[in-house]
Amino acid sequence: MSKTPFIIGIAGGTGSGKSTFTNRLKDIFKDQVTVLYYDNYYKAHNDLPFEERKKINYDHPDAFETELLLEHLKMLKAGKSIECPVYDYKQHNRTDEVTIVEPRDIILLEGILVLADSRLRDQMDIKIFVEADADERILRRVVRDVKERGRDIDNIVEQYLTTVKPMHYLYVEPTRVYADLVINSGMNDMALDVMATKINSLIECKN
Ligand code: UZR
Ligand code: MG
Repeated sequence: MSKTPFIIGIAGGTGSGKSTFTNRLKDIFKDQVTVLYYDNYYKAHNDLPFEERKKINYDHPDAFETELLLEHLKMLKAGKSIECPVYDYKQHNRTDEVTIVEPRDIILLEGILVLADSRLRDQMDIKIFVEADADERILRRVVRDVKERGRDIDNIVEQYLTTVKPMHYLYVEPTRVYADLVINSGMNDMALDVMATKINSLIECKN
């Protein structure tokens, strides 16, 4: 790695396609980029039983251990690798595992609330907000949460109405104003091409 890494924040509502967009960039640049998912920095709740962990408001900025992420960004910027926590949505808890994340020229930082904390925004060189209509987002969320996160329909509806939706309008949506680029869905090939071109030129400048 040469010089300080360039940090790209990728925010957006649940089911907007921000992970899709992030993963498509990762597929293009492979080991030239490091991806950090803010979700891995959800606070650990080892003291609470599953039924209590289920009720936590995971769409509020306080649900994240932002200090640890800031510390890790600082380390990556200093060229050090980090031990990134691994989150388990099925258990609603952080696991005991960690993944070693190496410093790279480009860091993609993805998550619903990555633009909500000014300390994180201050670290970013480019801020992106992935946009999608609420009906499309909830449809994607239902499919994903049933297939990948061990949920049933009743649980998804309850969670969506009590926390996900109100917190989206209170905390996620207002961060769009901080974005340099608002992207219309994660499957936007033109937006991917624009970002890939930008990242390519940044990598070339660094080498
Ligand atoms: P994305 N989430 C859970 O459902 N359980 C957890 O233990 C941790 C997070 C959900 C969270 C948020 N909210 O809407 C979503 N709830 O994961 C963020 N309720 O992930 O951006 O991939 O949808
Ligand atoms: Mg996601």
